[in-house]
Amino acid sequence: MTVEDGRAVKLAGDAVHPFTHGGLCAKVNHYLDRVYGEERLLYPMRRTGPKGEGAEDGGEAVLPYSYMGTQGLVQGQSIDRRFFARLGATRLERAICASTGSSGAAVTMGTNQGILPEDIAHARFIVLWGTNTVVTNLHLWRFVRQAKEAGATVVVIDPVKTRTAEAADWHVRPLPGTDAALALGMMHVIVAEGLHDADYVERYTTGFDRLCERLRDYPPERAAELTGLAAEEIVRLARAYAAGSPSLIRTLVGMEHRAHGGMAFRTISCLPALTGAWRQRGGGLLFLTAGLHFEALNAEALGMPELEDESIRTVNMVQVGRALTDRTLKPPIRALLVHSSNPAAIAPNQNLVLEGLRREDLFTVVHEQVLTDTARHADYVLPATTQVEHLDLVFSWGHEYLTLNLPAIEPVGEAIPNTELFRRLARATGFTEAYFEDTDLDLVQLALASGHPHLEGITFESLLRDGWARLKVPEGWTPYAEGGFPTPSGRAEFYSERVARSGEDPLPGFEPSPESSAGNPALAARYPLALVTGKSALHFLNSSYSGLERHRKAEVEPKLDLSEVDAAARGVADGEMVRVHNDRGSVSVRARVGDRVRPGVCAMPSGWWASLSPGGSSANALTRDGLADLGGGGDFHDTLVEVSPAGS
Ligand SMILES: Nc1nc2c(c(=O)[nH]1)N[C@H]1C(S)=C(S)[C@@H](COP(=O)(O)OP(=O)(O)OC[C@H]3O[C@@H](n4cnc5c(=O)[nH]c(N)nc54)[C@H](O)[C@@H]3O)O[C@H]1N2
Ligand SMILES: Nc1nc2c(c(=O)[nH]1)N[C@H]1C(S)=C(S)[C@@H](COP(=O)(O)OP(=O)(O)OC[C@H]3O[C@@H](n4cnc5c(=O)[nH]c(N)nc54)[C@H](O)[C@@H]3O)O[C@H]1N2
Ligand SMILES: [Mo]
Repeated sequence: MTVEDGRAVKLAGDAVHPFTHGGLCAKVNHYLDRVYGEERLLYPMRRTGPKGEGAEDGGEAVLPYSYMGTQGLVQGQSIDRRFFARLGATRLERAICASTGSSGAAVTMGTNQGILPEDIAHARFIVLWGTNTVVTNLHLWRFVRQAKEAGATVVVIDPVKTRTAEAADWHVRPLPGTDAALALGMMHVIVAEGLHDADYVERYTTGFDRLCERLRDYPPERAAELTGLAAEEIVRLARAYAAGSPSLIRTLVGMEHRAHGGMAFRTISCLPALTGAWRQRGGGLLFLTAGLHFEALNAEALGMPELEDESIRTVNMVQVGRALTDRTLKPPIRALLVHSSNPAAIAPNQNLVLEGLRREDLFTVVHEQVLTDTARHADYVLPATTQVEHLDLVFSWGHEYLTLNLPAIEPVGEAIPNTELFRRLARATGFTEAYFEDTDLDLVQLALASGHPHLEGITFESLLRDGWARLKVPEGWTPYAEGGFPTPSGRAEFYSERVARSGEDPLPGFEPSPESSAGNPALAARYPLALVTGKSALHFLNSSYSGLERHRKAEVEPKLDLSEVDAAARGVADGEMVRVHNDRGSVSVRARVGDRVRPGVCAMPSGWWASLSPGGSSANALTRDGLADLGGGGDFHDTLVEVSPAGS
């Protein structure tokens, strides 16, 4: 950051950073717009209308709501957690992202930890499975390109023809929610043709015989029927994947936001164990790196989970709409304190969330940088600092570099960091515990003082000098080349005793989505199109930055991708406004007719604020708010809709 006379004037990446090479993404390239833009909240604001009274039911009537708005550890999960635990507030289950995928992968692998992201450059057969790398993880694309230049084949498995699918060698386009069936079909072919690594299976896995029994149910013809792919394509994919040397599956969260999302991850995680892809550098599975950071850092010293009373109820953040509107809750939610999240835009079943936020007897406080749709419903809006104004230690979901975030300028206006808000609240509430006195610097030091080998030589001083540090994970790390999976058996588990004991299916399997023609034919007769609402907006980070004019102009407007067949059947022409609707809501968008989706599927971007969208509703007005099978994530991609010409 270049600062002149106390004002930040220029933002640049660090050209010597090994992962980013100084490249900034479209989202944060103009971060100073956010710092100084006219949308920025500078002073506290109090509602002047009639809404909002105090609570009488004790701590449990208070619901905290926060997520990943601030990307760091100190501002994201420290004094706030201590405060709400001390208060005895209702506990929030923060499972909207990566929790389901992680839990699914952990059934097979014992962990969600795969290989290091840079090592994708060593892979020669790369499957980007349910992830839109070019849009959501541009820094990784550089390493994918390196692999491509060295001769790698890149396959994208996604029901939508994303920018990433366009840049790949091969786009496999299954029906949404059918990936487990595809993986089972692939495994059927691999085993039937003897393409698996029998030695790896023998030494480092368990349950192979039972898996083979299950695979009998998934010959390519059946997998083809379930996935809507040609049997021939499944066979070809299975052979190419097994032959890849090394073969890598890169996945993120696209597949997990489904009722059977956990099972999809569990099933896909079997593939590299079956083929022994883990043996080679660049082979195996690549998912999140957050686990490496959380293992290394002493995050618990910051959040102090030991203060929490585990008998107090939890509310899942995915179902905040239900919690706010449930009149049978005892005590009801009477106060809501939101920071670092925008539930009015990012939580599913938006109309229910808004109904809750509109409650006159709900006292809502929102700590924000800009006046989001959530903040618009608050009784008090308190201005929050941006990353340029506060201290933090920033972990990463996508690489193994830890970053020290120093404040470059004084807080703008009366903005305060999250930590300071909760220190002041603690004081005002009369909490006198010493742990409310920790400064941000204390918190950084606490997090670094874990003694974990991955932090060897990494100190506050070294971070101050260098800005960032690579966690001391071995170069060329092949975590499971010789087994060592952290499962109960120490092996990759095709068959899970633990799951068997819980009464669930001990083997990987496939079940149709509850909102699909196979899962609910009656509903599908009314709403025949499967709607995918992914993060296709390059300039937004979830709903962040969609409040900034520059970013919004760059995205122009949300569009609904529709196939020619479905458009013709509904009398919809390319570029025409349409109404996308189901029993939960209705969204007005412009249709983009073409081959980006197959018949029966449509797609539109998430992230747009409803208040800035045509018709005043955005994608989440349509989405389901059920929970996934594992990990407590949402099932918002299991959504059926109908599309009608506008005005009809
Ligand atoms: N530009 C931009 N970048 C971002 C974000 C952003 O909002 N904008 N958000 C950040 C966050 S919080 C996250 S978690 C990551 C997420 O990064 P990704 O997981 O890559 O992004 P998503 O859009 O959630 O999902 C990826 C793809 O999954 C596909 N998909 C949906 N259902 C299925 C299915 O049943 N099967 C298969 N095979 N594919 C399916 C969608 O069509 C989508 O293209 O991105 C991060 N990066
Ligand atoms: N339909 C659909 N819904 C989705 C998804 C999808 O793909 N489709 N993706 C899901 C996923 S993967 C995720 S991670 C969630 C994301 O959900 P959220 O984490 O809620 O994402 P954002 O919309 O980025 O909201 C973060 C807010 O925090 C504010 N903020 C930033 N820094 C600070 C700070 O330091 N202090 C305070 N107080 N506020 C700050 C920002 O201004 C912004 O308004 O959305 C989920 N919802
Ligand atoms: Mo996410």
